[in-house]
Amino acid sequence: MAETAAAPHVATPSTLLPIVGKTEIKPTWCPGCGDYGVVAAIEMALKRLKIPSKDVVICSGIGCSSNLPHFLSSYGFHGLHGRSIPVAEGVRWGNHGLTVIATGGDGDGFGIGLGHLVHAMRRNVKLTYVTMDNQIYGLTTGQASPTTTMGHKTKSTPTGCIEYPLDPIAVALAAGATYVARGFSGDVKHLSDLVTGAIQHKGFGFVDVFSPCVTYNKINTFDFFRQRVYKLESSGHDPSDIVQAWQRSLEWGDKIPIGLFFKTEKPTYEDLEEVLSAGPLSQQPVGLKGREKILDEFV
Ligand SMILES: Cc1ncc(C[n+]2csc(CCOP(=O)(O)OP(=O)(O)O)c2C)c(N)n1
Ligand code: SF4
Ligand SMILES: [Mg+2]
Repeated sequence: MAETAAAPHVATPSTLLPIVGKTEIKPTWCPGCGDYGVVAAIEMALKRLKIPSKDVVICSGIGCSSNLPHFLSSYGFHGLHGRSIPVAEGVRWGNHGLTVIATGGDGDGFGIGLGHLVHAMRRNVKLTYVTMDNQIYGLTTGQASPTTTMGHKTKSTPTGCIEYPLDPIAVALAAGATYVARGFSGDVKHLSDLVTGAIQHKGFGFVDVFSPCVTYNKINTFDFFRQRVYKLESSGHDPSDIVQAWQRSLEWGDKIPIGLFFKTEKPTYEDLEEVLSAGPLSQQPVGLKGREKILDEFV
């Protein structure tokens, strides 16, 4: 096969094509689950950006939250626990014209999948990652997760959780993520603005969402967050300042910030990687480039 540089795939610009909406599959989430707000916010963001269904792929792991791709009329990949990111990277590198969103829970992203997550962040892969952070393992009926608060009595911590919780915002800042935000599923419009920004961002767009599990987490409830959250946008925060972002990430207690913590521009993995920068993998010749030269060297 000829070894020529490929033309990049381009997403269909026509707004006449069907835009992402709900499917006929009704969510199986418990009534009142925070994840309803997240699916509504993602749908709202994709509608606002007028991206046709055929150009969107939503990848997830396993968990209540990871059922999300079934409920939107985009393409979807409901994969393995903690493995949404490698699938999403593969999809995006296969076709640069696609809008690729990875979703999942706090267990999925910050437990078993944490390794994939921090490396995708530091590589600045062009993806959107939305975590439905309910601070519990919902699907497996209420065990402690990496974001469960100290002292919380759960099925796996009957005398109270003795592990310090991981802070997703601080992890993202430390890993070099270029768009770091936190939303609340009780404020769908604000969350949708953050997701829209993440999709538009040229690089890794991370949105951690307080998405209460009304069945297994009786501490971090909608009321808990309603009483505490305040918006960074209305508090003089400068999202281009990493030091301010670090300071805000430390806030937890009576006042908890939501909004855009940090945003910066730097080259993406696709810009820097030799093969990907020539175009999507689906348009590239199969096999080793310059294989005769390599074989000559070793044979
Ligand atoms: C490799 C593997 N380990 C463990 C499980 C069991 N498991 C399924 S979902 C889950 C955790 C779900 O919690 P989270 O990701 O926070 O999602 P939620 O249900 O809270 O939305 C676990 C441990 C699994 N399916 N696969
Ligand atoms: S168990 Fe919790 S996370 Fe799962 S659907 Fe019910 S409320 Fe949502
Ligand atoms: Mg969870």
